[in-house]
Amino acid sequence: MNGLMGNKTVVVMGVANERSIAWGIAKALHREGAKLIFTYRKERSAQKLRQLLEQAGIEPLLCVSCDASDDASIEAAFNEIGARAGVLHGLVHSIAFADKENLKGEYVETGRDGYLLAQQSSAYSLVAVAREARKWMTEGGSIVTQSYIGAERVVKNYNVMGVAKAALEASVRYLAEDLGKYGIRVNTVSAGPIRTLAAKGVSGFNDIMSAIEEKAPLRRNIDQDEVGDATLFLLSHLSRGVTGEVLHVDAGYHIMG
Ligand code: NDP
Ligand code: KAL
Repeated sequence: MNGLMGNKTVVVMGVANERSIAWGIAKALHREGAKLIFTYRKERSAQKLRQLLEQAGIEPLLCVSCDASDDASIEAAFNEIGARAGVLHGLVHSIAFADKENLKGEYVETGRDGYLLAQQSSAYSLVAVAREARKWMTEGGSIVTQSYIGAERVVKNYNVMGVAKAALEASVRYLAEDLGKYGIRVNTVSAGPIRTLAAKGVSGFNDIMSAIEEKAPLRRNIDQDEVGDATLFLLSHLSRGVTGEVLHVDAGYHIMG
């Protein structure tokens, strides 16, 4: 067995390009010997992914399309994944979406459709994929999702996504209780701000990065590789006693008043 993840198969959802948090995670998992399966939504992400895998010399077990806001698409993807892999040991959920119009101004203005779009793509999607993935986690497993401190506190402009991340973190706890009896753990990483495609063009991002440099105990921002290593820990045997947890990878920012 080679590395921390030797003989383990992990599904990674949410690589859009080389800046994606999910790509930082994939690199860490590959380094430790995991067999990898990827899901994507847009064809553009699929193309990027294939390029990245080739450049990095990673041979995936499978790349399959999966729209995490569509139950039929999730079921079809996990049927194909199960048929190819047989057993799954890990799942990385690195997916969120909200309408840009709901990521500025006042949260009180959020309409029903925008609220539901953020919830179903960013929070319910974890519940739906956990339900499908667990069918193949017959030897136990580990599920890790990505959150942000806007789940716990009010962060300007994060608005509807903060409420979706609060639901995501609560789901992590309820899923941890449900799946614990099967030896499946469920945790989340709460990362500091990272310049990715999703973060592009959203207002206030630069100010938040500067505030972290000033205030965080480590006086710096964090990167995809640091989130990758922390997620690797949560997916590996090293974290076997940890479930239902929110692990902050934010240079310590969350402890500051
Ligand atoms: P990316 O833009 O790189 O990744 C976002 C991913 O979400 C894309 O791959 C996109 O796929 C996917 N996605 C969105 N909606 C759907 C859907 N309905 N079905 C399937 N896939 C979907 O950004 P990040 O890496 O930053 O984001 C990953 C996660 O990290 C998110 O949960 C985000 O909230 C979280 N996070 C990010 C932080 C940051 O500062 N960047 C900080 C803390 C948490 P496609 O483009 O193919 O639709
Ligand atoms: C307080 C912060 C500043 C920014 C406010 C909101 C950020 C929300 C994140 C959310 C995921 C962004 C979107 O959904 C953008 C979407 O409307 C348009 N973009 C896209 O469609 C691109 C092409 C695709 C790849 O994006 C998605 N999502 O699929 C929060 C900052 C400091 C930290 C961040 C960015 C947190 C986070 O959750 O991502």
